[in-house]
Amino acid sequence: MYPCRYVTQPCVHKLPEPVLTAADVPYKATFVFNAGVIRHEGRYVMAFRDDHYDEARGKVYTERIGFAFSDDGIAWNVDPDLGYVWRDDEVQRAYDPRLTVIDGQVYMCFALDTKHGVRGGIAKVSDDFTDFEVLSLSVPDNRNMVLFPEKIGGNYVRLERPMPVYSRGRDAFDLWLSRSPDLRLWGDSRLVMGLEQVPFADNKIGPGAPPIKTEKGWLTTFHAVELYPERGKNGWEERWQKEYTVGIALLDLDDPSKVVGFCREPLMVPDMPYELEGGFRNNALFPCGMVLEDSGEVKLYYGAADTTICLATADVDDLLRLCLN
Ligand code: BMA
Repeated sequence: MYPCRYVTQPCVHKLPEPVLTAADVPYKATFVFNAGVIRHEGRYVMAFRDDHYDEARGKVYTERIGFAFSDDGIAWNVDPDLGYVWRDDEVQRAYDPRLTVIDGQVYMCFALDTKHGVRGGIAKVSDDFTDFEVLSLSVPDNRNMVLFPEKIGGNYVRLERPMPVYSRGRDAFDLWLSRSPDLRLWGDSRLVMGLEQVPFADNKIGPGAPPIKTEKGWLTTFHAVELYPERGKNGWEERWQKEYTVGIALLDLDDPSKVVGFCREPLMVPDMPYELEGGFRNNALFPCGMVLEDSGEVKLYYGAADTTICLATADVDDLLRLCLN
């Protein structure tokens, strides 16, 4: 076991157990994780990644993006008949969904592994979650698209994480933003945060859950990755040397490419037993869903150890304070 060298902020309360595991799924699943969550039409909706371990090949692959529903955001029912799968001659898998509602319409962002690179996709989703109209796919390599829940300055806006490998001599990936008049054509791209600005990341940072609007700005999570080359086996694979913690930042309301402030330490780190051992990739927290309740409670949904889906809560004012300190 590799305890994290940081601690979770005291204002964050993790539920004692994951809210969804493979055992809760009414179809074959080995790991369920990295879930986008929205509150929509009186219920909570979750889109999650469903991975399978293929014993014959000794390999893990993504089977589908599954869907679950809940009345309280805590107890979930997976719909056995719903699922988004994209696998063909060019595309290997769609994964890591994020959900956003804009003007009553549901959108799903996802990563797409293809024979010609990793692409970030955006799809318009029907209210019964059976129909997905793909509106845009980025050029490779890019992923972790998340949409803001409203137009800003007349444009749709997304956060994203391209993966430049040619120019920097090593993996060093940052947080970017692009705008679009119609969710199809994306441009006016800006760097939001460089890896070097984040004291608790040395490998990559990337968008987490779609941002939530507050009076002080757009509150948004991001994942922050450090490399620990001395680590060996830390999960199902022979080696797993990365650690994923969760950061929190506040972006300008009118121009979210500007960072108003961010917490210099992680918001959440792997510290629960099921985050540190027994998972596919231990020490990995991956936030994809954030819901602001009328009470001011923020629900933070995150994948733990690439194995389960967990929920933590915090008060929105405490999160803002962390960003503005
Ligand atoms: C990232 C993505 C996530 C995954 C994480 C940890 O690069 O692939 O889907 O949760 O690694 O393995």
